[in-house]
Amino acid sequence: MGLFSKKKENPTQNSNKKEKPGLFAKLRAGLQKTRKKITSQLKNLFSIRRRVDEELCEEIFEVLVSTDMGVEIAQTLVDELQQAYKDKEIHTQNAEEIYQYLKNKLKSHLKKHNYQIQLAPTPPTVLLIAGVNGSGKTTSIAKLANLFRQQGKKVMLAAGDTFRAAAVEQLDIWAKRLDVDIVKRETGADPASVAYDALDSALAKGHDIVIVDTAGRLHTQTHLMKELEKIHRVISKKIPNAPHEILLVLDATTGQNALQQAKAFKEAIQITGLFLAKLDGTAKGGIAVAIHQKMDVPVKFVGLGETPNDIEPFNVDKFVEALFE
Ligand SMILES: Nc1nc2c(ncn2[C@@H]2O[C@H](COP(=O)(O)OP(=O)(O)O)[C@@H](O)[C@H]2O)c(=O)[nH]1
Ligand SMILES: [Mg+2]
Repeated sequence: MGLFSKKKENPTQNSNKKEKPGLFAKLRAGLQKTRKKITSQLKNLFSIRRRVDEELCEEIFEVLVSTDMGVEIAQTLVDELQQAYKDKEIHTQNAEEIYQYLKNKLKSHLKKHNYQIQLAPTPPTVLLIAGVNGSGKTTSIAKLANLFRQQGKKVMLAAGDTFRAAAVEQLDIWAKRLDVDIVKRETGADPASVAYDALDSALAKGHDIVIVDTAGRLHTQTHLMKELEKIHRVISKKIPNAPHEILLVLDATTGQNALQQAKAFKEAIQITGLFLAKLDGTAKGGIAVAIHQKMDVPVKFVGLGETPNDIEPFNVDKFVEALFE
């Protein structure tokens, strides 16, 4: 429902034949670094090698692994490619044919999760946002708020990162810019009670969406997880079945480290989805594939820049299409 529409591409950029304009131009633009890396290196290989042999497969493997997609999936893909060549499913080392083959295989290997955000049957829908400092949490909240607002929904933010004064201020600035409501308290206030007040207010004023920010760092990891649990408990007491989504924000530029963080958070709280931020800043966008393979949690959104418009709901097919030329 219009999720992939909006924001037209700069027409001068469209004159470049290779940059296909269209529905997921933003995703393609964001994944440009990763795609360039894959396609330029593969093209080089294909121009030197005449056959799909062991050596070519090894080199394709290296290229795929260099995007951080994970060794297992990269190995599976090249094994399948080699077999397809033996079986004469693939006849040449024609780049287009091989890209197409790899794309189709990769799509079929990625599990089809439910990427849709879960909305409450009766508003408000509550989204709890977690993630370490600097991962892009506050910016991602602004993007979500903007997305929902554009859909005509009434949005409330809860400034639950009360650990740092700057965090509350930053969210407050976004709320003003996006013209959405916010509930905030002084630094050091109990974040669970901020969330409670936000829900109270949202119920009274008829908000459709409440997005709760949380701290990314406390005295210890145990403190942090305890606090998240408490916020969760208070929210679900106030509104049964809430929070409807617990989104963990990960910084895609941190590669394998993001995967480690996801595992740590997942042990403590029931993450329902991931928001993979900063996909535009990395040539290792394959990390989204690795996360899909290794975690039983879907990437629900990707962040593709620093403005509130730089967000895309995740979709395996579109993602894989944007990965190869
Ligand atoms: N390029 C890019 N930068 C981002 C993205 N998301 C966040 N950032 C930047 O990352 C930095 C940290 O973001 P912030 O939202 O403050 O992180 P928080 O500490 O987790 O709340 C800021 O400079 C953001 O502008 C993204 O998708 N792409
Ligand atoms: Mg923040």
